[in-house]
Amino acid sequence: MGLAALTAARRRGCERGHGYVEGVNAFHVIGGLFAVWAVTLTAIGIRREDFPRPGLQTAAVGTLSILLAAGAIGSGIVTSAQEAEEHEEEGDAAERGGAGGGGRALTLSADPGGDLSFDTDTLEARAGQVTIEMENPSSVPHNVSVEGRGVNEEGKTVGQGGTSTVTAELQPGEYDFYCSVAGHREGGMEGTLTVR
Ligand SMILES: [Cu+2]
Repeated sequence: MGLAALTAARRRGCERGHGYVEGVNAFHVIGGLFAVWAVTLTAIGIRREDFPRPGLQTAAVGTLSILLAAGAIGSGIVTSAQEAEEHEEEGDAAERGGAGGGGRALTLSADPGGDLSFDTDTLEARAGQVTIEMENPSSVPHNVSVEGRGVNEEGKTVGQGGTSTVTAELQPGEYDFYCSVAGHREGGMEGTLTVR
């Protein structure tokens, strides 16, 4: 199996799983080959005093050693880079999915044109302390509030350029987020917050 095939196999594994797969990669394979090569050379060197013979043999042994060492180091660097990238992607995904619960705030925005709507009607968070921050770019005053399962917390109503924030301790389940300014929720400023 070539390096490209190995990398492809590893990528497929990543797609199936969740970003990061512990296991065999190109670095392990080439590093292993390099180790075997070093041990073999040492064994031959110990038994045969004339090894390697000057000329072609020395050149071949030297070249192979350098190639394997370069391969091991190179694939090590590539592997680390790939893993760093994958970890970064995981971080981004967690952020996009809306963390909450983990200390980070969920963010949303009121419609900039003054419509009675948010820029999303679904939010997701992990159970625990969840904070929602809503920016209000419109000239209509709005707030963000959360209701459900015995919880009803209202954020401060803010004008243009302001940010309304609401924080609540939430158990897994479905909640409504909405604007509590009279008539706004009925006008469409609401959505579903799913807590897992
Ligand atoms: Cu509103």
